[in-house]
Amino acid sequence: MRTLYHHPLCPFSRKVRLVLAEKKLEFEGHVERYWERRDDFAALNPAAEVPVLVEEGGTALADSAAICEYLDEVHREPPLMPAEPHGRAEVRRLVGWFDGKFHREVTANLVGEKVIKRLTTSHGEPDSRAIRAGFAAIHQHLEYIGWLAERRTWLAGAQYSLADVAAAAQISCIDYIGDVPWDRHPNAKDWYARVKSRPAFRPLLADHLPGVPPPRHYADLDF
Ligand SMILES: N[C@@H](CCC(=O)N[C@@H](CS)C(=O)NCC(=O)O)C(=O)O
Repeated sequence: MRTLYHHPLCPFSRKVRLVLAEKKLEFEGHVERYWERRDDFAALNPAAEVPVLVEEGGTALADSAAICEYLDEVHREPPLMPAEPHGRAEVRRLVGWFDGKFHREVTANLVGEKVIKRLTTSHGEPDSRAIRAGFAAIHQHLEYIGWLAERRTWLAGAQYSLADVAAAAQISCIDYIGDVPWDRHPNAKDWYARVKSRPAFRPLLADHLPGVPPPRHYADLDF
């Protein structure tokens, strides 16, 4: 059985969980408190970051973008990358956008400051300036998601892809702490409702971090 080292509020871990579920691949989940920097975990990934996927034969794969593309290449159905190069370039651009820009400007400022700092205790108090910056930045990102989804159906085109997975992974972490201003972004909300209703999303909606309960609407498909 393959093992996924992950953390429920790590968006990069959520990407891999979503891809495994889309492809109906079974795995054992191991919640890694990555801030403790266990030696055995660092031996699997020199960056000491989650997610890490250890395949049945013992091969350890790290970095969510590398893992997701690997899974898509080895397990073809359903495909989460387009068949032609322009389409793949667009998916990779958007995955880079959500893993990089969105995470830096929004997720790290909101989930990182409000929850992860508290879990890790030694990292100090939430920075209210960072939280304000996160709330300020989320609007333009939700507008962009809504704009793309309205024109293309899914973010990178007509097919659900790793771009949708990357965006939904970030947003679902923020939704877990109740900080997504859905009322002001109806197109993004419509897209997220479609993502949320995919069977592969169910395990994420069942997440319940001890001491950090999600708001009621988090698991609600009609939010
Ligand atoms: N590029 C990596 C980023 C992974 C990452 O940043 N993971 C965070 C948790 S969300 C982590 O493990 N950080 C280690 C640390 O803060 O010590 C990926 O896509 O997998």
